[in-house]
Amino acid sequence: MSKSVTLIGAPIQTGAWRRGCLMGPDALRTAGLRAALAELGHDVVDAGNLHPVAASVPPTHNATIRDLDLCAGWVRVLQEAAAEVAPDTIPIFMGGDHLMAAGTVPAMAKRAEAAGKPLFVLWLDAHSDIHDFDSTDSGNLHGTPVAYFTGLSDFTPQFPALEQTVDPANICMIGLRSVDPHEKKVLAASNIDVADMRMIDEHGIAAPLRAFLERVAEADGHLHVSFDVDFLDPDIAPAVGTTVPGGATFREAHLVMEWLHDSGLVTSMDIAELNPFMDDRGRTARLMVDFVASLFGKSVLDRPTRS
Ligand code: HAR
Ligand code: MN
Ligand code: MN
Ligand code: MN
Repeated sequence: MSKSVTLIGAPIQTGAWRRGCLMGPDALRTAGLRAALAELGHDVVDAGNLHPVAASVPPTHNATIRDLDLCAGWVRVLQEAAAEVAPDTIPIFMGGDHLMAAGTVPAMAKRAEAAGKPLFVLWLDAHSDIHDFDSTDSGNLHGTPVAYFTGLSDFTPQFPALEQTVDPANICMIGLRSVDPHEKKVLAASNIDVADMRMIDEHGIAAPLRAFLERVAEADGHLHVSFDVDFLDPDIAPAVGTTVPGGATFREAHLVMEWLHDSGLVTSMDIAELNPFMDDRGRTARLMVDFVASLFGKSVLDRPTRS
């Protein structure tokens, strides 16, 4: 089925310690994201890149936080831009570091609410990104978006107050293998559905995904996929700032994309943490284009889908 897709570049890099994510959107363009989706029959518009506007916000108690003004400006810009996306369009937010999700997810939660539906979030990542201004040891705000958009921690007045938060019970994290002590406590106390790498090794990647997609379908929800490139094993996807060994294989990630397509449930997506400066002849960007194409219907065999 042909879909309306809008590509939105979010070249934010101040949430990460290592610079280079600002080249992410252009690397995805260079690797042919638009053409790959158009070839599948989708109606694709590239809306270009958003631009950062530094906000002047009061400092937090934690002096280690890096580039707070620029990060806060980006969160605002992203929330505003994402709120403009038409209801029947699937936006693909091309990051940019993962702080981007502090902008995209709240806007998608509002959009779902306006349609009378709950928002579900599939978080594909090595990390849980559930720190807050007080708990972060690194000071890198890409480690915080989940605590913000769930409302589990208060990020005001530096980040905008949220009209719509995401229910932690509607989040599924797959691929975790680097979780800080504070984050472990938060996850344990929350009802976020977590499939870490051990669980994937023991039960396969299809089991937790199947259970989650069934819940989304039952609730007739919107589904936002936040794909952090470091979800993948660094052997196949070296272009990230924070490599963690033991990630998802090509086959595991490919299966996730095919299941997502077959579900027909995905309403929006982030591609986060692609750092082209770390890449090897564009192979990570090309791989991501391939995965996104699979999510949008590129298949090995033409067989009927479930929807
Ligand atoms: N937990 C670590 C920190 O807070 C690393 C988290 C950020 N890294 C990412 N995000 N790539 O997924 O600094
Ligand atoms: Mn992340
Ligand atoms: Mn990560
Ligand atoms: Mn910590």
